[in-house]
Amino acid sequence: MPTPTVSLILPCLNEAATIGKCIETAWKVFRSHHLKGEVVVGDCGSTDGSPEIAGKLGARVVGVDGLGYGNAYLSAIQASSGRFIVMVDSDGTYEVNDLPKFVRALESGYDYVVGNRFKGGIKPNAMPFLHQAIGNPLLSLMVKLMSGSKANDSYCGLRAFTRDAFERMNPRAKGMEFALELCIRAARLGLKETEIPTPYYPRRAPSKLRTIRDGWRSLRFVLLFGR
Ligand SMILES: Nc1nc2c(ncn2[C@@H]2O[C@H](COP(=O)(O)OP(=O)(O)OP(=O)(O)O)[C@@H](O)[C@H]2O)c(=O)[nH]1
Ligand SMILES: [Mg+2]
Repeated sequence: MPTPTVSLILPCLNEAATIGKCIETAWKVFRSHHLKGEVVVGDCGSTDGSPEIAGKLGARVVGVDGLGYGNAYLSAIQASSGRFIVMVDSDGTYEVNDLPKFVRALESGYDYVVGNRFKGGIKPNAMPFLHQAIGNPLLSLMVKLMSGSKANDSYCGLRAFTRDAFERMNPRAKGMEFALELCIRAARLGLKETEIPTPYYPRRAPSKLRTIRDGWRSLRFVLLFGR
């Protein structure tokens, strides 16, 4: 059976320094692994030319109403059509060349596959010490305890799932907590899940993450939703 079409989805808010390389790598990977794929960018009103760069490189750019990581994914996934969906940040911090590992896991029968940066190697200066030592491990542990999720890095921005799994999960979070919501819903639905080690590189443009605001939103989300 041929591999189903892959939709690579990139959320973007002013990532002109890196989005082009992400898209070029994606096309190269699709070609070299004989995958049929599309690249869809969910753009929340970037003003640095990112959508133009993405469009020129053959990505479909979806203009998103309002801000938010989850919001960007919800709009872009809706506009995509592949049976396999792969998520990756457009800030150059993830290894787009790892995409085939995620696709192969879906092909072998998994519904939901999350990267693990702690096992894949967090490069120097890629993640602030407090996020690496406390924030991410703590949130992942809470998600695991509350939902039975197998993900040890539930904030990892490289993950994949089938369209069928996505429709069953039916996530709604508009902000960064979208990542946690997916892990919780996947576990609660009893989806067949696994994790794949993947490296994490430093970003070049300023982070969109606001530690206090996003940390608090995530904690509140897990406490309310994860019960
Ligand atoms: N469309 C859209 N994308 C966003 C928004 N906020 C963040 N993003 C994108 O979502 C991805 C994740 O945001 P980041 O700022 O990299 O957050 P992070 O990966 O948790 O933090 P870093 O480790 O500092 O990179 C990036 O590709 C951003 O461009 C938003 O409001 N709208
Ligand atoms: Mg990032």
